[in-house]
Amino acid sequence: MKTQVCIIGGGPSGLLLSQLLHLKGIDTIVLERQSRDYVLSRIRAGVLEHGFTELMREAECGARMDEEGEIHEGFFISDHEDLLRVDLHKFSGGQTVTVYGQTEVTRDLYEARDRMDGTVIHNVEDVVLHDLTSDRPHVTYRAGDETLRIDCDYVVGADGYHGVSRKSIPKDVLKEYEKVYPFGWLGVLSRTKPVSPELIYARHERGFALCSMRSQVLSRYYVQVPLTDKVEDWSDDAFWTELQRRLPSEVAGQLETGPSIEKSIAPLRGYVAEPMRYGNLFLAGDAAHIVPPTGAKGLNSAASDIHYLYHGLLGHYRDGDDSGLEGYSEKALARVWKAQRFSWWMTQLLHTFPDTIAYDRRMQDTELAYLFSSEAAQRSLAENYVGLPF
Ligand code: FAS
Ligand code: PHB
Repeated sequence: MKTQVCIIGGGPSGLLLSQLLHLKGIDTIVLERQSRDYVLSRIRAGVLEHGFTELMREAECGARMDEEGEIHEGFFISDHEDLLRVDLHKFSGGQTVTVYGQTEVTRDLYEARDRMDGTVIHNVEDVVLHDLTSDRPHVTYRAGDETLRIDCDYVVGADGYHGVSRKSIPKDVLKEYEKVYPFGWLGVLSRTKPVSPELIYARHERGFALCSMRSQVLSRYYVQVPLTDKVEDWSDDAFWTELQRRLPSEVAGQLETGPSIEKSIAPLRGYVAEPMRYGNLFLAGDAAHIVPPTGAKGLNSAASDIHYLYHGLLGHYRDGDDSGLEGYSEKALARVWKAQRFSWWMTQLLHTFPDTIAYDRRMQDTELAYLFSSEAAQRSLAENYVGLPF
């Protein structure tokens, strides 16, 4: 098989890039290790920045998001009984965020690919990237007993943290930066009315909690748990009781509980791989970087990678101008690191760190007290939360 751009990974990053390039007549093939049902069974991000929603509209995939997504003009931060509303609309010059689950984003992208006869090949095995530094790279993969080959101009590694693409960059070329947090998030999805019309990020001495949602009848909640915890350690009742203990009493009293329809523990880490280009391989999304979800920057960091890569490839194929591709890694990393910083700051601010010293606990108290008292601090928080410009 031949194509112009071979994309490894059928998650949101790979699908969005494939859709955008297709609309400009640039041919792609997407290789996905899992089945479509498996990909669509994942429960992940819930908050979309303005930049991401714009890209979905540009990809002609924004209709259901615009119809079913909820515009949020602010969110709450609680500190035990204190509750602060961060007015995103006021402090970001009128910007907002959209609450619309990544699962639905991915579903919309798959449906668009189908509508346009896009080539997404599922259940591929043993993907190997070849001749990345030549001008004729190619990809091989196994389908059943058959090994197939795709010749292409470029390979995009959109295959997430555990993918094969980043590992195809020689160790003496790749620089990795990682920070592993000493706790995880236990997440629950339940068909219950959200406790609050806007998200609540809760700081509590027992640990962090987050009240989010997917719609007005589908709630998404998280509590910080030790890394040693297993999902089976947590009954639904134990989860609801712990969540209520970490929320202001006026909020906890209104919590509608119900059976979990999904329950999982995600570890928290910050990770960046540099460079995001090697020869004719470009990394995008979780293949190159991971953030702790506290700042809702995971999926949204992938969006700016896709924006830069889309315009770089368009410049090459339409105008013979390779400046976008040459500058991709440096430009993408500049925004990736700002998302890392914000996610690190929000995580430091709101979580209970085991083995922390008393001085750092007081520093956390003071950081929150300053945020609650300073419009300048809330303006900084707001401009990062709605998304820095691409
Ligand atoms: P993805 O990991 O989504 O997609 C990569 C795709 O590549 C997968 O479908 C995988 O099957 C495929 N693949 C892997 N190896 C392959 C191979 N060798 N060959 C072919 N295909 C291969 N972000 C937030 O903003 N908020 C959150 O609350 C949040 N929660 C998260 C919870 C969990 C458990 C995880 C893992 C992530 C979470 N994230 C969250 C981040 C998440 O939303 C990512 O940022 C987002 O999925 C990035 O999308 P992709 O870059 O497409 O990577
Ligand atoms: C979610 O709804 O899953 C969600 C929202 C905001 C975050 C993290 C997760 O910061």
